[in-house]
Amino acid sequence: MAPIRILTAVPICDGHDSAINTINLEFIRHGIEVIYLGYHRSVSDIVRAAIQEDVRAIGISSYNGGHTEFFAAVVDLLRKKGANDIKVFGGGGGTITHDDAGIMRRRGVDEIFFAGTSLDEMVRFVHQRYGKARTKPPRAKSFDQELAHKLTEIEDAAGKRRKHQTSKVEHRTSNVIGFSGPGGAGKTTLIDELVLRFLSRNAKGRIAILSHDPSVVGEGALLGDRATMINSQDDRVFMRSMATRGQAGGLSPATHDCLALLARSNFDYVIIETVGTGQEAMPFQKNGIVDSTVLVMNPDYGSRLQLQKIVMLDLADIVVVNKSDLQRARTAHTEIEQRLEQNRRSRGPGGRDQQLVDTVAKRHRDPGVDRLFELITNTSVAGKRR
Ligand code: B12
Ligand SMILES: Nc1nc2c(ncn2[C@@H]2O[C@H](COP(=O)(O)OP(=O)(O)OP(=O)(O)O)[C@@H](O)[C@H]2O)c(=O)[nH]1
Ligand SMILES: [Mg+2]
Repeated sequence: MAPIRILTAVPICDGHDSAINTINLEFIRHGIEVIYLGYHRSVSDIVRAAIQEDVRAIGISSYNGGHTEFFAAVVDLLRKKGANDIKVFGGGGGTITHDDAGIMRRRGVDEIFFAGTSLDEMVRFVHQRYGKARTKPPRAKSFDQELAHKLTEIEDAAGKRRKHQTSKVEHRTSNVIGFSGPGGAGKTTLIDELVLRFLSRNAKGRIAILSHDPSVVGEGALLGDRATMINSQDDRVFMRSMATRGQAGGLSPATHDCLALLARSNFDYVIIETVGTGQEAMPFQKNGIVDSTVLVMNPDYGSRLQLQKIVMLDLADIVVVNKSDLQRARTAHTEIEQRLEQNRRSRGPGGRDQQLVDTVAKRHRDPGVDRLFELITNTSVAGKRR
């Protein structure tokens, strides 16, 4: 059976994330896929994420007071959006009294856990309450909800047949851009900055993000990219987090079909982020849907010798040296530029001109990210296969 997917978050004005970090880890060790939204999150951000991720339940950890109102507001907004199949539970140590918990249950919260409850007990609750095969979800009330349900169907079906790449990519309507690169290079931070530029440049357009994180032993996964995304918490962004569910190489058995669906769903851009990859990875090769690929490098890759081994350096349309604020970035730029020059020469005249861009994704208004945005939105790069 497909793993249980839940979303966890900490409410707005609350920075107490230590409890939820412990609980997340315990959940993933017991086969649960946890999409972690981070702390200081609003009701609408939580509900939007839960609907797009099509989770079974939302687990909220609340320590700063206001829990009766906050939990109830989440339940009410889910109902308003026609998503009352998504349940709400949580805890907040001693800050939530038994009386408060009574009120919260009456307002639609499934369960509140108090100080002293063992982690085992909470894991058991999630498996028992949310682990049964899903009854048919209610009729979708919105485009995003319908899309989210379809993505779940695809993901669950891919798990059953253990085989993928079935759907044809016909009638595609979006530019698809693939982001890959080693773990922690800054892929998610960079994508979030690009989304910010897209949203301000384009008053009506929509963007989709398909983001991957690895499944761990026990087949749970911590899907944490949303926690890094700030600008992407927006109604014009549809984001879906996927676990690799046992597949090596940076993507999941369902990626191809999910991407095919997103590519024909009228988004202006579909961005796909792989798991942090190794030297041998070429995640987009067999895919056939990705229009252009961006390899995000960390300046600390080792020496020139390591550069010779990174397969994606031959394949990417754009190579980014992110974290250009770090000391080794200049050397990295020179070494990678030489490597790309070799590619150009070996391909001869008319060969592909791979671009190299230096960025500091964690800095707002970074000129390098501006340049990357221009390169990506330039139709000659992004739309070259259409
Ligand atoms: C650790 C801690 C901090 C750390 C937070 C570190 C971090 N990154 O999380 C630091 C030092 C930063 C901190 C800061 C503050 N804190 Co503080 N903090 C605590 C403390 C000591 C422990 C909370 C904790 O993580 N417990 C560990 C968890 C695992 O156990 P538990 O709480 O018993 O939870 C159980 C269940 O409820 C359940 N659970 C919890 N969440 C969830 C979620 C889900 C989905 C599920 C299923 C279950 C579940 O899991 C546990 C099972 O046994 C509590 C006091 C206390 N003893 O509760 C105060 C406490 C929460 N803090 C408090 C305060 C006031 C603050 C500050 C405002 C202090 C200040 N003046 O600066 C700041 C504000 C921080 C912010 N930005 O929001 C008050 C809150 C008062 C209130 N609302 O009633 C408390 C109660 C202390 C007190 N007695 O005054 N704090
Ligand atoms: N110094 C520096 N740090 C950065 C920069 N961009 C991102 N970071 C930090 O690098 C860390 C990893 O960033 P992410 O965006 O999560 O990296 P990622 O490549 O998506 O990571 P995975 O998805 O886990 O592979 C975070 O702490 C970021 O704040 C940058 O330009 N400079
Ligand atoms: Mg990431």
